[in-house]
Amino acid sequence: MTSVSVFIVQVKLAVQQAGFLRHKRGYVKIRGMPVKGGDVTAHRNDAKLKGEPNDPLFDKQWYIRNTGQAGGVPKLDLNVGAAWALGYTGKHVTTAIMDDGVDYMHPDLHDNFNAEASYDFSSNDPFPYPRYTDDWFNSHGTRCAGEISAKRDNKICGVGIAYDSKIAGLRMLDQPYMTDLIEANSMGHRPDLIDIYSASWGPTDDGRTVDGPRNATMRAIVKGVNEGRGGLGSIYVWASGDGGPDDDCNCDGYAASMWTISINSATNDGQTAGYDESCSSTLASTFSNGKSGYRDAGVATTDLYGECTTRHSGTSAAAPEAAGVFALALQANPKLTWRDVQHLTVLTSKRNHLYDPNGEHNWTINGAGLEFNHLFGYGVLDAG
Ligand SMILES: [Ca+2]
Ligand SMILES: [Ca+2]
Ligand SMILES: [Ca+2]
Repeated sequence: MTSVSVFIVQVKLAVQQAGFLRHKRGYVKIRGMPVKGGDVTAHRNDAKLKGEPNDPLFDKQWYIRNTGQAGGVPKLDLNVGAAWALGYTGKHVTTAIMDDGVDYMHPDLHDNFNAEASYDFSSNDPFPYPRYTDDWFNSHGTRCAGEISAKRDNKICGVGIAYDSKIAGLRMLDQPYMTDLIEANSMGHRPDLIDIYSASWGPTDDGRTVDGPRNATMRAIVKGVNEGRGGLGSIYVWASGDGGPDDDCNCDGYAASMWTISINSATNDGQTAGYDESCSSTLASTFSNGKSGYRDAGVATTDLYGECTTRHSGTSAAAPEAAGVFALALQANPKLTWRDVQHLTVLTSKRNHLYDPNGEHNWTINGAGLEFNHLFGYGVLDAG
């Protein structure tokens, strides 16, 4: 009895972990077969320039270099080539994908997989491999990973925006319910090894849900920005939401947090996508789907089981692109704090050709004299 009572006295707080719902963004049932990674002939651009990546899907990656593919507007892209030309490819930077797992056996990902920084919080083991389902439901994290860190010049799939950076898998979305502790443990995982945390999920996007980080998760985020990266602060990149005009990302406490960088999406011709939400917390935009009616207008990236896809979409596809651009920036200047990365985002993003086809959200000048739009934030991220 004595030892039990001593133990009880030492427990200062016990919190029942209640389950709640968190949804991955941009999941659409996959129609048709995935694109075969080795099918070079189907994707070859015969007019290849010297020094071009030899990866078969590179020419479909209009978010990296938009030449007008799939009905897009040329040069409406992340200007990644300018950063590559300066020698920045994401070396020594690790981005964690907080999602449904990462296919780290994928031939386009395994060389850049950071196993030491990875963990499976859905199953409590060190192997964040996606759980098999026959509808490829758990392809989300693998698709996000390829946008950032797919290997260059290996003739497989495409090229990651930061193709020399490392990817960590934090599997944490694939259990019946989310808990505060799973979120907190994920967002605080190995901040000594992980520089950027990318999240393409959040509260239900139904226009009626107001929700955000609970107690332990909030503490983890605050600890991350104060102590992560040796005190420079962990970078948290967030998909702003797929609820469409009936939802509002200000009601999403993850996207709206001052400690996250919330990213919306645009199509390859500069329009807002139908699922985009508007709010004041969106800092910048990257890209998701292309123009409707074009077969390869989606985001080309790695897919489960060694495959590739050209159909990744949603603000889910947008957040990892931003993480990739930030990985390039952190290689260029590893001393950037979490606040610096926000300043860089605000000061260098471009309006480019972005516009709201519904005419509801126009570009305005804010108090600092910068162009801003509640759909697109400060505009397209510019890696250059
Ligand atoms: Ca596992
Ligand atoms: Ca590749
Ligand atoms: Ca939402």
